[in-house]
Amino acid sequence: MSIFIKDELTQLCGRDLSAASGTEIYHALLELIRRQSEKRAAAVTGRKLYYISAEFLIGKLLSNNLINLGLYDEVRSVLSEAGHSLGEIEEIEPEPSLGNGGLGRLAACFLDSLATLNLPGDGIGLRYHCGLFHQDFKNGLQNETPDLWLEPHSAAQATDTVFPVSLAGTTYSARLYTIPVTGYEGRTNTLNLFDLDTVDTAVIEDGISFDKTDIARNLTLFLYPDDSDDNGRLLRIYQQYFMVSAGAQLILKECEERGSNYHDLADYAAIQINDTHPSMVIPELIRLLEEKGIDFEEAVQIVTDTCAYTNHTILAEALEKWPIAFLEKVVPQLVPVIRKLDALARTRTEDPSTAIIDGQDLVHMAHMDIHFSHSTNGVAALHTEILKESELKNFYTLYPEKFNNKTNGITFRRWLMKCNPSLTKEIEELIGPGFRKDAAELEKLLAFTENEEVLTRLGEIKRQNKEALAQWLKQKQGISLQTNAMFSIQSKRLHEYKRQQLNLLFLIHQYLEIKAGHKPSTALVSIFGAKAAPAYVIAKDIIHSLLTLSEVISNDPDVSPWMQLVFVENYNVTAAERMIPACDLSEQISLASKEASGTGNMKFMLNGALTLGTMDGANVEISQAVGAENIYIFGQSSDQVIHRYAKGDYCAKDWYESDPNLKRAIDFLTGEEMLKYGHKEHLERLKNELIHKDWFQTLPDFNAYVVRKQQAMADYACNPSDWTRRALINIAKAGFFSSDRTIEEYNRDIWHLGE
Ligand code: 26V
Repeated sequence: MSIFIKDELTQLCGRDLSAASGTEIYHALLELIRRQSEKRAAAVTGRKLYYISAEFLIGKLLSNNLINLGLYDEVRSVLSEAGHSLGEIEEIEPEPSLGNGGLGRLAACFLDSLATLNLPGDGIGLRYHCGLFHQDFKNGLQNETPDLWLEPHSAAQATDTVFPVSLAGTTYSARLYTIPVTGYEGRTNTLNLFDLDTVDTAVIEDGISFDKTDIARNLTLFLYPDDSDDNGRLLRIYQQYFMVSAGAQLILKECEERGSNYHDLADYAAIQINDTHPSMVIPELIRLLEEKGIDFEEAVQIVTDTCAYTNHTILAEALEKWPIAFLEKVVPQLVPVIRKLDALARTRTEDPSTAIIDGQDLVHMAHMDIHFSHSTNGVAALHTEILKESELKNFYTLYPEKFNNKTNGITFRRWLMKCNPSLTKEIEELIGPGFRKDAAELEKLLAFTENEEVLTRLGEIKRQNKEALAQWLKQKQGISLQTNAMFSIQSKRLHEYKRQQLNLLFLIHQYLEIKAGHKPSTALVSIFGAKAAPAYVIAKDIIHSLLTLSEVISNDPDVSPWMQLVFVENYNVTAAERMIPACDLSEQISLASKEASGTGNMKFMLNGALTLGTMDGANVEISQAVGAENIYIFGQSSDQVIHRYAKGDYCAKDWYESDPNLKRAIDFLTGEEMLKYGHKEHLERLKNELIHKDWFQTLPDFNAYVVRKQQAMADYACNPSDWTRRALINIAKAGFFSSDRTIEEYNRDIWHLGE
């Protein structure tokens, strides 16, 4: 095999490997992977899944593809014989950051699991020219620049397939690009991404701003263009319709080629609508079926039988509602269909809260999804219960049979095998290779929880992963990490509900305690990774406060031996792969009821971190899996939070005034130490927000958080071996959170693929 790989790579490079440059080898590997993946393309029989999503946060593909194709070790040794390291070649690959956070990363994990389980399932999305913006820090502030990831040689290959899409009366051509998705020892499916040939990066002005009205040149330029003005919101609609119209035409074409007469479309296709960004696929498919001569009532039934919807959030501002006037402008061809769907929905219930078009002429995309698809699912048990009992209660009353839960999962190929090879090797030595395909086998690790030799080795692996992270950060950001410390990590989108500000208040508290002579039980390195949406003012103030506090700490010799605060720039999948294996304490501290699931929580657990978290999202299921003694839970319950919101009597100021520690920490934000390094305007705004608004109830959970975190630090310091034992229990119990299990459930209950 090695000889074959060596020959093929040499031939693809056009020269001896030892003489080839890293870039030449990288291009040769892209081609090698494409050829090998093609060999695993399998015929589709029966129903095929189309997962439509505005985001696919796939991360770098090279190593992952080599692992899944079973070529990783061979390629590595062939390259090393020729004087190259696979690690260096990986550095050359740009990361496709075609997503914002958990929703996009989930889509990528699902594609991996579908292919691994040999299920026919393709993705449909957009080929953005710039992924989520590139973040760096200047003067303590987030600075955004375009993330131009596309190169002439890319995993995404242009095809000759184009579909016409009518936007505001002009017809555009959507070109199909494909990325092969190969499962672990499985089949190859496809990620289909649409783009316009005329998009032009030259329209980018300063930073990430550009003329939002020049649709021919900007349509797929950016993921999530700023939508704080009307032109930005219109552009979102342009993008969404471009994606779903081209996607719907692709689906119809493929099904027809496989023998569908359209009346039986639901026997050929299952369409999963990932949040509301692709919701217009429902009226678009109905419109296209009517064009093919199917009458409206039947078209509605066909589409309902074909489509299913996943809800990923209960935050009202994230549930899309478009003014009908915007749709009239961009997609006038859909508006009559949407009006008919609204009228039809009104024949099923008189409840105005379930209307598609409301009294203010806003079109509720989620409402259209629920009425006209056959399944609505939440993404963790608690989240689904909240949908049924409060957020979507009226829909649940109307359609109880449509609601179901599918707790999220992650692919262990990337989040264990790829990102933590030493832990993977240790696990394989202990329980054999079966866990690679059957994650439930990780439970066999429970046999080793009292084995001191095993625990010592696991402790050593964690130490090495901390060293590796330190080296990477040194090279990337010039920061020297203190590795002989407990590592706590909070990495996720920056949002007030996720409460990075709670962690900030803890760190201030800790700083002041140390200044007062109360030394902690262990040195603590607190690592953050997060991007704030460019127009989200308070999120940016939180980043600024953390960066400023980091300066205060590192410049204070009384405190710096005990504490370090590090903010990793440009948090993305590649950074996550470095950070997660090095973590001791996984911070999952959202306000209970607000985090639909979380998937970072699962990645940290799998890599041997203990969770410090609220009873929110999938933390609830993690705590049930590992048991109360192997997780640090704190804070208000979701019921308490929902109750407090319903009463509407939350007053942050009362909490501020009644807890001296809390008041001291909040006041510190604008004290002289912080003002020495930070900007008054930002620090003051955050302070005022906390005292006068605090929408996500940080203050009531402060005390419990401090107590629980200090308990975790004491446990870590006093009994390292017991800490590792509990980390091992977390790894052993992570099997349930494999996306293979999630996909099997979707298939069993919703898709029925291949049947
Ligand atoms: C948020 C934003 C914020 C910045 C600007 C653009 C934009 C666009 C969409 C959204 C909504 C994101 C919804 C989302 O990512 N939900 C997450 O889904 C995960 C997978 O199910 C889940 O684990 C997380 O709890 C949930 O927040």
